[in-house]
Amino acid sequence: KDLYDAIVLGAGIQGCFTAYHLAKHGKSVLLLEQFFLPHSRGSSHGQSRIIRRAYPEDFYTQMMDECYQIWAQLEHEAGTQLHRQTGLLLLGKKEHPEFQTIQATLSRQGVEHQLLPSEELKQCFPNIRLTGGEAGLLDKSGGVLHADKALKALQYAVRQLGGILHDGEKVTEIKPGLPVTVKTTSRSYQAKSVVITAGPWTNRLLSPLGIQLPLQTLRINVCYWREKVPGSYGVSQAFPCFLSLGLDLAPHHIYGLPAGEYPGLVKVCYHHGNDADPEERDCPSAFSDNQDVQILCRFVRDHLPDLGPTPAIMEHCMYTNTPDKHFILDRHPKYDNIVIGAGFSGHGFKLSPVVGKILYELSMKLTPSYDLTPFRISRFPGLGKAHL
Ligand code: PYC
Repeated sequence: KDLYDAIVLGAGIQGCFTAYHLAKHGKSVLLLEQFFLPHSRGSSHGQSRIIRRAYPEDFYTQMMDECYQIWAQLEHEAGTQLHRQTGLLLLGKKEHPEFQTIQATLSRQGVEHQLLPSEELKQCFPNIRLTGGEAGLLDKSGGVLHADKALKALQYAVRQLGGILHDGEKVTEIKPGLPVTVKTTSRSYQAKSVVITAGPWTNRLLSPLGIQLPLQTLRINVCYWREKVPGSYGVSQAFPCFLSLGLDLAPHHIYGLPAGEYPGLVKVCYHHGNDADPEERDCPSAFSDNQDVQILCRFVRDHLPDLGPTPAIMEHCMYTNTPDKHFILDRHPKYDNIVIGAGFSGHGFKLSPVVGKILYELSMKLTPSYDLTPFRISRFPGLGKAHL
């Protein structure tokens, strides 16, 4: 019977990058995915994601340096473009604490950026309407990641590196120990370590292992809006990705990406949704509350006047949020050869190259390349080592 160095559970972007780093370092790795690939049930599907260095926290901005390098390396290996630089425009009042924190972080970290006071913002982006003296902060390194394409390229790279990827195999049991045994709907495998990157299914896998993480699983409406004049918010017009800091008193961010993936359609979404079990994401009951869409309709009416008034297309995706929106990158408190990567809180795709590296390091008991204090399980009350 084969003994793998590591089995990775979940072939979304985080699991795939973990397997990629393992395989690159000559480790034998099995990547298991419960659904047949490709699929749209989790958090890694869809045409696009934002990539940016603009973060309030220094540690994410620092990680992004290496992420850009690894994304470029994957592009090179795959021989295809996975990223388009458009800039990322932060929109908000200059006095907004998050606006100021992000500006300070970018300055401290030496990231090229430009403050655009209202008048300049209007000149640069005349089809963004300002309603109350908003300013802009342009992170020039920001842009669009071609998500589906990237995931496919990465899965191909994992296989090219000798990794084994089995899809359509759902895990039915994880038996801790050395080795760890993983049973699936098809068969049983053994490994020196297991990495759980199962997105909204994480707690389902962890429950029999005696731990439940504080994860909120949300169904997100991914909304596309039709341009009244085709091209006005397009990549070819140098329209950037944007992140708006609650301009309309919405408690969560609103973000957008220029038209590119679907001709004439601009993605504008709310960074929040409704609580949903991933198994019931598409049940009619999950559609009942559309507060997010109402917030977006107001935002589009007030700030993006050259878009139609209601979404033209809606796709769906899951977010798995932690209470502080920071990731969980840690070992199981009781079983140190079971590693957990979870809670990517809707902003993890761009950071997956480094997340995968950290999960590889944890699974191989190497010293992590980054300070993992913000990502530890023990930051949540009652979930440290002492509690199991
Ligand atoms: O983190 O940049 C981001 C993001 C955009 C949309 C969702 N997350």
